Amino acid sequence: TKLTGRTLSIIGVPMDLGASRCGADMGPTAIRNAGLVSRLEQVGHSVKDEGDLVVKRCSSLSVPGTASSLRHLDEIAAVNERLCEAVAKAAGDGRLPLVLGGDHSIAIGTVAGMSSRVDKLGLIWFDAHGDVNTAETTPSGNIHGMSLAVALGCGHPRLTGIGGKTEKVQPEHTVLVGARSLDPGEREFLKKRGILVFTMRDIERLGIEEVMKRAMDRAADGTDGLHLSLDLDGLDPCEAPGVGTPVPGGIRLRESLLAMELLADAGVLRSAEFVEVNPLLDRQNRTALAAVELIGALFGEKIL
Ligand code: B3U
Ligand code: MN
Ligand code: MN
Repeated sequence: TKLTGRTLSIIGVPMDLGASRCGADMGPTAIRNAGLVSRLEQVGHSVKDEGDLVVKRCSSLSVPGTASSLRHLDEIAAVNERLCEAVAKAAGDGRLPLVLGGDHSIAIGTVAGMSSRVDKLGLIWFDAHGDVNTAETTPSGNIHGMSLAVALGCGHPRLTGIGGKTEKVQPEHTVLVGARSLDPGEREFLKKRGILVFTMRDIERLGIEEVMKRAMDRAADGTDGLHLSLDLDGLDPCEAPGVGTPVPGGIRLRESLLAMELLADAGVLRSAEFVEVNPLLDRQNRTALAAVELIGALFGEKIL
């Protein structure tokens, strides 16, 4: 799977029901406005922009009162069903799905769609957080903090049941990069399943190149390629301020760009998503601009 001259399917998912703050629903628009399509075409890809899925407005939904440990479950499940189908269709037709978020709950549908097309899917989850909470461990009730657990087969059956098999990815083919904010239940979850986690401390000590080599060893070797799920809050908030839950001390943009270039060079990418861009929190649109820089590098842009 060489990353030149591919046809990419862009699928926007204006979702913010999985987060506590509004505004991530404008992420796909912000990323497109930062020049996404022309950047990809300049590298020699052809781009099919499939537009945005329809997501109900937050204000039109009644928020369940006490039983809110999975807030907006119905609508999030419904959107992810449709996303799963759109992703599976694109991949089945030989296009590479590039999903734009939206909060990170949409990874549930993307990973489900890809796992229906790829026998053994590897997964790199680039994030300040673990996103491995369940209804039992969540401190917030926000489904965007549960999507990796769901991909691994743990969570509400309405979510794990999307797209056929329950376990979309195996823990031994799953890697977390950039972690620096994990809840107690998440630490336990990750340890119990032996998931490889590169914290900021690891990135600082090993360097991002070595971290990505080791991450690809896990996620790409012995699989049929990998999905990159990139939460912009993995980056340092000084360079990607427009995210709902910024955590200081993150991955710098230049390190992230190298990470994308290494993924591009390895030729193992089957799909990608860029999530949690919230333009309401970022008047200069720097976060979407950072996303476009990263996508350019991921899809083969070369400086020289
Ligand atoms: N772990 C917390 C916070 C969080 C997760 N993902 C984001 N924030 N973006 C939670 O709510 O599960
Ligand atoms: Mn996330
Ligand atoms: Mn995050």
